[in-house]
Amino acid sequence: MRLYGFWRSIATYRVRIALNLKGIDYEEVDINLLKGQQHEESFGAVNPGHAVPALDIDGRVLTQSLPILEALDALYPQVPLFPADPFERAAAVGLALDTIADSHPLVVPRVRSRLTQQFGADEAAVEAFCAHFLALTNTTMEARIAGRSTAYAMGDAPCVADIAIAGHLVSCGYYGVDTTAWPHLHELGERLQQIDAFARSHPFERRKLSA
Ligand SMILES: N[C@@H](CCC(=O)N[C@@H](CS)C(=O)NCC(=O)O)C(=O)O
Repeated sequence: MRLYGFWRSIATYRVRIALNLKGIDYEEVDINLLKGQQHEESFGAVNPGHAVPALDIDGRVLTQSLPILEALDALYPQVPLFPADPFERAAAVGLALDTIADSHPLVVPRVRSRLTQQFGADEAAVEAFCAHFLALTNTTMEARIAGRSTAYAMGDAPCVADIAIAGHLVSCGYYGVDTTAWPHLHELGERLQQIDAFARSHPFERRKLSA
């Protein structure tokens, strides 16, 4: 199994966590987003969307982190990532989409560079833009999890929602959003980093292995 990713990529981090939670062997191929390698034609042949992650399973390439997690769960049911109850599953995926669909797409390189190139935003303005939307998601997530008494977002084992939250919190770190203002979310993030599969997959751990 080959994961096209990048150490800093939040979407790749989600897939890395899932692979490590399930104990699946894989190799990671770096597509260096800081050098613009996602735009290269050779990578376009892997993912015409020119974004990571892409997961090659026996020559079949999957893209978009959420359906990749769904496919991994179906192919490798050990350590389930999605709650069995349909309502809990919908709530878990909904929580995951608060970041995957709503705020993360606003902070990716293609949006940040468009803000600079088309609208003349300087680095500080781009960072403030990203921090604004990440903070909105913090407020949404805090409200969703505050009433729960479970160890993780949806229950006593981490699921897709926790994977998405872990990535979102790393993103907050990139843009200087102090998450202590959202205490349940912040504490959940700390708890998740105590799980080996989350800690081992962390962008800063992966960076140590990148060229
Ligand atoms: N919705 C996609 C997000 C994919 C995505 O935008 N990945 C970022 C890195 S986290 C990327 O490769 N961006 C390239 C760019 O914006 O040029 C997913 O969840 O997999």
